[in-house]
Amino acid sequence: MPPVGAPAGLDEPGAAGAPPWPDAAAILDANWTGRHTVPSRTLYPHQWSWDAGFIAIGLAHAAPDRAWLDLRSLFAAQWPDGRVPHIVFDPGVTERDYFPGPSLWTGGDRPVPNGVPAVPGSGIVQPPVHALGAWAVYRRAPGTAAAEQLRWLYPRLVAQQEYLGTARDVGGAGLSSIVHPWESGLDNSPSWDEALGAVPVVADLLRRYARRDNRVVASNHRPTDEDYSRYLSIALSYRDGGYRDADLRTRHSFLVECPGFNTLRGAAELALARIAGVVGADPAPHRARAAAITRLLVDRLFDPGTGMFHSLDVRTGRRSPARCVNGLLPLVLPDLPAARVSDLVAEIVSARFGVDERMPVPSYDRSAADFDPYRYWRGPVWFNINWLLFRGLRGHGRDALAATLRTALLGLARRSGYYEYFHPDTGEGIGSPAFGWTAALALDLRADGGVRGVAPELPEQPARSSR
Ligand code: 9WN
Repeated sequence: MPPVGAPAGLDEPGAAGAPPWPDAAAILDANWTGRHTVPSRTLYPHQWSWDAGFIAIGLAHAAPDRAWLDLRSLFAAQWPDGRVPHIVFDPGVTERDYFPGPSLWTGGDRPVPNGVPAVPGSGIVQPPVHALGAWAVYRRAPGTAAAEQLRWLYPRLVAQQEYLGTARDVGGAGLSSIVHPWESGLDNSPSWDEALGAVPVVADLLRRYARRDNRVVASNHRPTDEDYSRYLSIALSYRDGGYRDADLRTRHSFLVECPGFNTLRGAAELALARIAGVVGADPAPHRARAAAITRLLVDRLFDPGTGMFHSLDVRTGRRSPARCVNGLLPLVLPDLPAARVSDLVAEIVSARFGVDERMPVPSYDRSAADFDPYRYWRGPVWFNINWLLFRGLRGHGRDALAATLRTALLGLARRSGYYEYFHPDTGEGIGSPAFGWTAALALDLRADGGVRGVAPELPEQPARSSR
C-alpha cells in the first residue's frame, strides 16, 4: 500500500529540517494479520477491543475496507448479552505469546456461560469506541457498500450499549461500572489505587501464572507485581462467577464508575445517532441517552474541589482523590455545561497537566508525589487519550489550545516514532514500538489539518448551557 501523505499545505510541526515522517500506514499494514489488526506484533499479538476502534479511525484514511473487516472481526466475538470481549484471541497465537491468554479466560472449574460464541475472547470489556470508529470510516469513504457495513454493525453496537447501560449499571444511577481495571483501558492508573487497595494480594497467583509483559519491555515501565496479582484475582473471580453481572454488588471486589469509560459510552451514543440517520433508525433516543450520561457524569463524578472528574468506588461510595487523565475526558461530550468545560480547560493548562507545543497531556498529575514518568498509565503520555482531548477541545471551540495539542502530538510522533506511550518530559518512546493506535491517530491528525467540521458527532459551537 502506498504511504498516506498529509494533504499539502498543512501546518506540519517542525517541517523545516525535520526528519521525514515515519510511515504510519506501513505500521498498520505490518500489524494486519489478514483478519484483524494487532496493537503490537511484540507485546499484544491478538485483537483488542478499544484499539480496534482507534485503529479504524486511522484505517479510514489508509484502507477503509480493512477497517470494516477489523470491526467485523471484533464483533464476531460479541456475546449474546451484548458484551464485546476486550481481547479476541487469534487461534494461531500460542499461550506463550501473550499472558493472560485464552486458557485463563475460558478455563477454571465453571463453564463459561451458555451461548458464548465460538470465537474465543476474554469475558471483560473495554470502552466502546467502535461507533466513533465506524462513523469515521463511513464519513471518509461513504457509499452503498459502507452503508451496508453500518447496517451490519448498528444492531451490534446498540446491543453493546444496552449491555453497558443495564447489566453494568451496578450503582443503579445510570452510569456503567467497570469490574476490572483492564476494562478502563488505563490499566494501572492511580484512579484505581483506593479501590484496588481493598483487593487482597494473592502472592501465589504470580507463581502459578507467569507474566510475559515484563519480559518484553522493562519492568519499571509496566504495572507492579502487586497490582498484577490483583488483576489476576479479580479476573479469576469474575470468571469463576460465570461472568454473571446480576449480583456483582454482593460478591465482586472491584466495581468502579470511570469518567473516561462513561464519557466514551456517551460519545458512542452520539456516533450512533449519526449512524442511525444512515441506516434508517431513530437518532433521537441515542441523543437523549448521551445527554443523560453527561448529566450523570456531572452529578456523580465531578468534584468542585478539584475542578475535574474522578472515578467512584461503587462499593464504598467514595470518589478517588487522584487527578488522572480519565477525569478530563468528559470534555469530549458536547452537552457538557460551559462552566465544567472551563474547569477542565483550566486543568489541562495547569502545571499539573500543562500542555505546550512540545508535550501533550500526561496520564497523571505531574505534581503528585507518586507521578512516575515511565510506569504505563501513571505518568506517561498516551496518544489515544490526547487525540480524544484534541477532539473535545475543538468541539467546544477551544481551537487555539486544540492546535497546540495537535502540534505537540504530531511533533512527538515525528521525533520519537509511533510508540505505545511516551516519557512526559523527554518524549522518549516507551513500551511497544510500531503501536497500532498511535500510528492510526497520527494519520488522522495529519489529514485533519485543523479543518473544522470533521468531528460531526461533536458540536461546532461552544456548549451554551451552564450549571
Ligand atoms: C491488557 C492493547 C492494550 C490496550 C490497553 C493497555 C494494554 C493490556 C496489557 O494494552 O492493556 O488489556 O496487557 O497491558 O493498557 O489500553 O488496549 O494495546
